[in-house]
Amino acid sequence: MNAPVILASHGLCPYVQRAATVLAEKCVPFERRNVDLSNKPEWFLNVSPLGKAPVLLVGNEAIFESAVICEYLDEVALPKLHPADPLQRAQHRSWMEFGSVLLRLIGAFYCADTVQLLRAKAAEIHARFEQVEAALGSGPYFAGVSFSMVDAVFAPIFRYFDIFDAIDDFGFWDRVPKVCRWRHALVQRPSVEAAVRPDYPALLRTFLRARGSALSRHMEETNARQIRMLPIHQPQARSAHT
Ligand SMILES: N[C@@H](CCC(=O)N[C@@H](CS)C(=O)NCC(=O)O)C(=O)O
Repeated sequence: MNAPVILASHGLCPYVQRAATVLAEKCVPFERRNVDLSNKPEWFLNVSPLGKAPVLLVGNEAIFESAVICEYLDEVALPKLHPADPLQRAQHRSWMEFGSVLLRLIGAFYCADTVQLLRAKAAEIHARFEQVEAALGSGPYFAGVSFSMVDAVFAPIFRYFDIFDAIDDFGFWDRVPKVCRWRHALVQRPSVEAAVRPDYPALLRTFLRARGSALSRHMEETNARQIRMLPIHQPQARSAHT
């Protein structure tokens, strides 16, 4: 790729992370241009017909929709992240789509306005993870030892759970050992780590707290409980001559 590459981004967007991971896997240099999605600038609306991030700008041309961006990158830059066999490639695309369904479910989980709905969405996510468990082989990645496009799609999914797990045990990881192993392998991948800024966990916590959802309230309660459990500060004993 000779033309300059710009990724119109947002700090929390999992779809942006897919594209950033694929760019990094392929060692394509790119500039990240963050967009305020609550106040979309004119230049962004001109290149994003759906008004969504990510958009990949290649020279003067724009590509939107993360899956399409990833497919394009796989056609123009090495190493290939899709399998060579057409049937396997199609199956990988199916699992990419499954990843998008999981992302929508995660959104429903953190926006749930009652505890009952929150728990129901957690159970649905767990059921999806059980389906993923059945599709996984010996790892460490989705298709074995090689990192593939499906890995780039699931890494941003798993990233949410670093925060969710710190809030409570929602039972996401019960009886899914292969999914757990896959999640931990992805965390260690440099392209995955580089897909977000170092302040991503703090940004996500702020975002989740501001939702006004059952999870937001649960975060406040957990926080208050942790503060109550902190050891009470004992003033140091004064020395004899003070
Ligand atoms: N199907 C799209 C989804 C992208 C998407 O939903 N992006 C969100 C941020 S994570 C967005 O830009 N939302 C702004 C809006 O919908 O106005 C893709 O895969 O690129």
